[in-house]
Amino acid sequence: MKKLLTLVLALALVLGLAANASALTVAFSQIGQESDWRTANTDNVCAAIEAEGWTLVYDDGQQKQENQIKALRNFITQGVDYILFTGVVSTGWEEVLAEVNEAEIPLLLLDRIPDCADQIDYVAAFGGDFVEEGRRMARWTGEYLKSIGRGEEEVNVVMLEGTTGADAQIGRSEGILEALPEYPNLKLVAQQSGNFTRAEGQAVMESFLKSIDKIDVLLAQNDDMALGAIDAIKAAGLVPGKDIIIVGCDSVKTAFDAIVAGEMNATIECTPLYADFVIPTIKALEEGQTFDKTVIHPEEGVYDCVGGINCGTVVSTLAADVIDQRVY
Ligand code: GZL
Repeated sequence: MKKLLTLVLALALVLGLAANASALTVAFSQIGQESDWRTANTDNVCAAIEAEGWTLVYDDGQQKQENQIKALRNFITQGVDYILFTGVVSTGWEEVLAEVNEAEIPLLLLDRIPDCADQIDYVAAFGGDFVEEGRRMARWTGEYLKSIGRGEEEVNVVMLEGTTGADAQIGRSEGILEALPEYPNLKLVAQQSGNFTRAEGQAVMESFLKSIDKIDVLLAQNDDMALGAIDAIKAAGLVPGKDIIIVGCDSVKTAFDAIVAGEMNATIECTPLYADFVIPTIKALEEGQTFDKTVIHPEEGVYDCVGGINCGTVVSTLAADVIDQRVY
């Protein structure tokens, strides 16, 4: 009899937890729709939340901090169970995230980590290693130039930076500026924000082309700005990928298409597929597990025109399996 009672109680507990988890309301304050990466990140996380049968409360901040602050306060008023947050910039979140903490709503930081992270409570954080991504952009370029016999030639480099004040921009700029001196022939002659968008990347590259006599390399802190710059380079009568070597970041599908077409030379991976981190984490939290405050970096690689990680002989297409596995 006692065993039966224990079994019934255990079953009730499991069913209760399952029922509780299925009734969850998960809110997501997302930056906006500035890039293919962002769209893929939004689609991946939101679809996974709804696939669990949880209620999604989604807000598109349209790349404006004031919109995101308003959304976070609305989530608090609605009394949601979890808040997912990606801040458009790194600063200015102290007050509203303290309000989230006061409301005792578990907070998960996705992609961008606010400067005030060590002053607030959050249950988990997942983000790219932006400094390493910047180093990889610079190092791939230096190695590629050596591989095509231009390791000694002085080349002029321009850089398109992401949204000013975003930790992705700050980190990638730091990584690029740290690694460039490893290749004394690479001379950074201009840098300007293209705000992570294709249109602004094109506009800034047009201005670079008008004001700088000789541009040999473009380092674009995301693929959308690189693709906008390619349009500007073509309009100026130059051949992208050859007259100007182009390295992006994100590894989105449109960048792979440009590499296969020979118009772009490399992109550094920064996966947007966060659902595989977010969903299991929420389930574990529902079962009482806790996590420390370490930011988890998804695995990242370098995809270039030689197929995979190698900086060797240039071929016209990426390895077929790398292209096939692209889902964003
Ligand atoms: C990177 C992410 C950046 C992407 C851009 O993790 O924060 O923001 O590189 C996006 O495409 O706008």
